[in-house]
Amino acid sequence: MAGRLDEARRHTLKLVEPLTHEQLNRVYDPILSPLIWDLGHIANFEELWLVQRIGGREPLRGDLGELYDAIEQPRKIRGELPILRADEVRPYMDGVRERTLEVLREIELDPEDPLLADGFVYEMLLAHEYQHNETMLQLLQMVESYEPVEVDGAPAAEQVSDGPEMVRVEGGAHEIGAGPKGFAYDNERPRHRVDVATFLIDRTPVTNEAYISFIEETGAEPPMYWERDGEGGWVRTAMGRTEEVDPRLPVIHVSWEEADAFARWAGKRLPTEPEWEVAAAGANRDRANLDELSFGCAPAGAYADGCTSCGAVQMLGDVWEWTSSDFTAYPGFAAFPYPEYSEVFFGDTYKVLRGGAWATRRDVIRTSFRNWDLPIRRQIFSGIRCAGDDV
Ligand code: AVJ
Ligand code: FE
Repeated sequence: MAGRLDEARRHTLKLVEPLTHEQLNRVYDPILSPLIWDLGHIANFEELWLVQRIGGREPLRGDLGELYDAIEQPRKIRGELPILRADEVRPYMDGVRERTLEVLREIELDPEDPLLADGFVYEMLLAHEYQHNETMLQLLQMVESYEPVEVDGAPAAEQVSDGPEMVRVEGGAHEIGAGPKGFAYDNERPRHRVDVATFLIDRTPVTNEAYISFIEETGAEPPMYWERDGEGGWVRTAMGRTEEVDPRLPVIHVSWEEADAFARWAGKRLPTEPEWEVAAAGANRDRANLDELSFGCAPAGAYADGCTSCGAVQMLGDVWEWTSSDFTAYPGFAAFPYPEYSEVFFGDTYKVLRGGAWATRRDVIRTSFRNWDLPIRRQIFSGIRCAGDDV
């Protein structure tokens, strides 16, 4: 566990290593926290759950809990809070980590305590840091001339497979959600039965090429970060680099509204959450564009050897896929370990995304994992895979 905690932290620090203090502190967009807030929040979450709750110790600085409370402090004001700044945040992160390792050495993983059984609280801590890495990457898209410390170029070179536009998924009684064993978030539980009618699902994510046809024909807005190149084509600027839009790549940074409009334009619809998870059965996350270091998508149709039982490709990795479903509780849901992770977001305000993106760490994604956001949001690494009825 100490090794995994260390790996997670090295990865976080690697992402921010090229940045100046000014870039760390800067508010690039009111819908995203400054990176310096994410760093302090990652450490504060660790202090709260491991050092204080499990280790029974006092916090290093009692006033920090409130500043790093994601519910108390909306993103748009995080830049103005008296949070730890560039030279204070690293000593805090290191100080908390030292005490976390102390607690880890002391503690017995009591199987009777749901927080400790199978190391739940440690898995939650890792998943939390991984998820904040992805939020940080959303902001890094906006940082001019960001030069990553390490880039994995392999996904771009993956071979593209051929196959039908859509594949068929047999209906009937299926089970979705996470079983009782192992780490999963409360919103993935309990595993339960769903009845789905036979349906069709796109074999690959929707490409930039298809999305260009949609915007040219309907006048819809281009995805976030796109601009006209002046000659009728499109360019995309991320991390300060402007490149021609590659027609073969999955479209990314589109809102739910746009995804839904695209699907209807294509004579299709978005999949429901149960449909998505049934179609994803058998996906191999080790053969997927995940783990953040590709800094972009693999071409649609790549990783065919990681395909699902129904033959769908890239259901894990590359782009989060919008579903038609609202983020709601599964039947028998119980908030654990705190209602602010999932429960406070249940309702008809948020839409569910599935499958993870290139910017998602591999160890946090699984076919039952549920992500959610507002239907107008595009700063997330969101794309589209359409479904259809079997006629
Ligand atoms: C699951 C991505 C919606 O960023 O609000 C991070 C993850 N929860 N810290 C978010 C999360 C607490 C969450 N999302
Ligand atoms: Fe958080």
